[in-house]
Amino acid sequence: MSSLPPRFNFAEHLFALNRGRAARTAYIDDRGTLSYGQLEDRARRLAAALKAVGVRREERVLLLMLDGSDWPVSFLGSLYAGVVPVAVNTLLTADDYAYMLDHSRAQAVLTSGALLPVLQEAMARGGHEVHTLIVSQPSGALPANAQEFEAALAAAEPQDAPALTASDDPGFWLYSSGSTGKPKGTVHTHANLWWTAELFGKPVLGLTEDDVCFSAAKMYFAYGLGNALTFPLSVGATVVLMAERPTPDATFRRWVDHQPTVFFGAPTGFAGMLASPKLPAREAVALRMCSSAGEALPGEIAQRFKAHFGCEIIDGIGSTEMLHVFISNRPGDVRYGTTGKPVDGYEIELRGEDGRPVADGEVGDLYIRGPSAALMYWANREKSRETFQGGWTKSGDKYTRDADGYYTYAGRSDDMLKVSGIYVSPFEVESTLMQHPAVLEAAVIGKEDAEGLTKTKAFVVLKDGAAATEDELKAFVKERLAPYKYPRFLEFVSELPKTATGKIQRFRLREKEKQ
Ligand code: 3SK
Repeated sequence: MSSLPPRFNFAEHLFALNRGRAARTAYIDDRGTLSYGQLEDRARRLAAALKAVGVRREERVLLLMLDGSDWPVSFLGSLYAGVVPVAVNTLLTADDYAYMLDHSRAQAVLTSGALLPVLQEAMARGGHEVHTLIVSQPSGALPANAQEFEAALAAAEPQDAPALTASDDPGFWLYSSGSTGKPKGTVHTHANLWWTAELFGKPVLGLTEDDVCFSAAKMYFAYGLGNALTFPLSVGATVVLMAERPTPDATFRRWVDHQPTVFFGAPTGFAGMLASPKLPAREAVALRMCSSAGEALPGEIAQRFKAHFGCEIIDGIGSTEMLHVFISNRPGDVRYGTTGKPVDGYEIELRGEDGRPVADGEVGDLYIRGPSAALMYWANREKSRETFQGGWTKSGDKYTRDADGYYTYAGRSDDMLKVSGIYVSPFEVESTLMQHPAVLEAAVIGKEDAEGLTKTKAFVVLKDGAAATEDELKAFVKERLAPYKYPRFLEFVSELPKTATGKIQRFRLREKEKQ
């Protein structure tokens, strides 16, 4: 594997790679198409527009935008300028964004008109340094410090040369959530993007310029960023983007209208599609391969999908910290129910409680060593040290390896839950439930549904004489946290199992659920 020159700008790398295919379509979104030539032109204008409003190299800009072609223009334009985009989940609350603005010290925000109200609510809380908003597709009048995206691009000449970034310079951030505390600003380099394409996108997925890629995971997720930007643009492929939620109907419409050849999803999405009466016929779609990550893919779902569409689902595991997938099945070598084998270029260790590698068949904590690991969590030395240990990154997952070298998921090492591929902290849901006047205490665990997929279940103890319904408490959480975090199941109990020192024994609740 050739390594990178010391000066490396990932945006310029992609633009240079695709200059020979300027007329080819890079993106198809809800509004139309964008060619490779237009992508480069617009991104370089965006770079100039950021400079014009006073954003300087290495400063951060918050990228809070729905999936559409303005997203890659914003991301790559920022990289081109040497500005560091902080790409954030569009489903969060004003409290979450207020924290991220303050923590990242973002100087500007690139956003969608539909997200302006929640962003303004976050900014009204103070503690930020934002001086400029650039708004894509505004729906009404803009605030005084805002520019419309198209107008900002039109007013700028394309920046003539990329910022001379180093391959190890901070390129962008993604926020990663933990079981306790605030989300962690995970700092990735320009080189890390390149590594994920060279180690996974090209050799494992075998993407080519003839592919049309479509990711249900949005680009603010590390998974979606690779699927819909890094990998396809590294081979000159075409990408389908959609702003709306990836419901089965919305996904099927794109499959039929745009004929993607590679679809990237998560197990909950595949299960939902297979259960839908509108599942398209095999002949109506052009899928040659699907990828799954986010949570372990039950073998039965993959088999049913293959039986219907004749197309494999390649299950793998990645992380925000490693940027993309590091253990994966391979096309033509899929062992259903396992996550496959290490991706070449990554070393994997399963360690026991004594910190030493466990034997095959035994459960161990998953550690990864590879070149796409994040530099650190911004301004969080304690968590950085816990996760990035020398060259090794601790994933927080438990795994086993069999004698043939295939890895199988065995749960989380911490209390985090993964629901529909997104991390949910049980503590955050519990403390929100406990803000309800009728709730004395609560405990949240993961519960497998009939398909083998994890959903959240809350056990709630009400205060003496107080009353609340299941729906009321679910709605209470939904209003206060990102909507995907609310408990899908809720049971009222008279008490919670606890240790002698009063700690909730979630494992007892988990055992009870299995009976
Ligand atoms: O959740 C995963 O498995 C994943 C895969 C690729 C990139 C990022 C993540 C979190």
